Amino acid sequence: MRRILVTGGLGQIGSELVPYLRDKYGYENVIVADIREPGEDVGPFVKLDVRREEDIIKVIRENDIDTIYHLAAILSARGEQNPQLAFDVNIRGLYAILEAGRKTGVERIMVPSSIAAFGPETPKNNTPNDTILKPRTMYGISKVTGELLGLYYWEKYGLDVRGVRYPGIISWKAPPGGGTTDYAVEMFYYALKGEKYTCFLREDAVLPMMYMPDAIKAITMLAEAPSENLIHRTDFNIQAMSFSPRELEEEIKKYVDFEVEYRPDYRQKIADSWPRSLDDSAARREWGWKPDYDLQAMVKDMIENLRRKLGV
Ligand code: NAD
Ligand code: AKB
Repeated sequence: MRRILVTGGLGQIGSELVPYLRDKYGYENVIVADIREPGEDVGPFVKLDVRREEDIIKVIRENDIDTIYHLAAILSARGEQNPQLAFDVNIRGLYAILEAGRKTGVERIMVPSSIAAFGPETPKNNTPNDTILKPRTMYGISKVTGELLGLYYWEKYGLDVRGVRYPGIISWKAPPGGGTTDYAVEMFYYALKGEKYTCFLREDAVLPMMYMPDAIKAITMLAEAPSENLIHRTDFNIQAMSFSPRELEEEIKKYVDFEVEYRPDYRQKIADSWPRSLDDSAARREWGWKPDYDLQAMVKDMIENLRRKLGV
């Protein structure tokens, strides 16, 4: 049975990954760590700043941790408002996690990368897995660094670091944490509350996206994949759906009437530097990746769940 630490576990992905892991590995075997206090009872929890290697080592030893899902990060939009913080948390924090893992003999560390690892020179459509990585955001730079450091720790120390390049994740349980793709979640809330939404991206800004159940499926499938099947390790493209804000608006309008105005801000430049769709054949080949949700299925499920959650 695994003993798992989830850093940044109170965030958008952690809030849904933790219950999944607890169902699978046992409630007490999954410890949530975050720099902020939980607003409610989240089960076994430690307050932990991932920049503090000594504290991480203490938590690993006290809880007998063999697997870490390292989710603590500053996302793209917030990162461009405070690049120094993004460097500190995403690069120094990851280094502290890797060093703590190496020193304590942790077996596996899952580190999500992102479509932000790509840059303006990367081919935009059906972006290959192995291609030009020249991001221009601090967040993207931290993601490329993470992919390379993870590979280094695997090859040099046998510390089994793995990761997928997540696209924008859409979910209804916890809010997103300051990314360029957050508009897609916000649009649902405004639509269901009957309010006009002002979108910070252009109506035709197509980006790769994924529904949370597929995001959980991807990271846990990769975590359990036989090591000998993996040619890649820290940098798997995964594709589920691609759409523009206008296409999402039209799909939501099949369920509720609402109005969207498009007023792009600094986040449009970030979106312009990212791919529109990804070639995920390496993930399909090496560990059997296949998504369950397309745009239509995702919107239907989001509307149903949010209607229940918001009581509308
Ligand atoms: P989030 O912003 O929702 O959550 C991040 C969590 O990290 C927050 O709870 C925050 O309090 C915590 N945190 C911040 N600084 C910390 C520190 N110094 N020490 C400990 N905790 C700290 O992020 P998320 O969406 O859950 O993303 C998780 C991972 O997945 C990140 O690596 C992110 O880059 C990656 N990812 C997410 C998406 C997405 O659309 N959500 C897409 C691509 C990649
Ligand atoms: C962001 O927009 O920053 C994230 C991501 C794609 O990494 N959702």
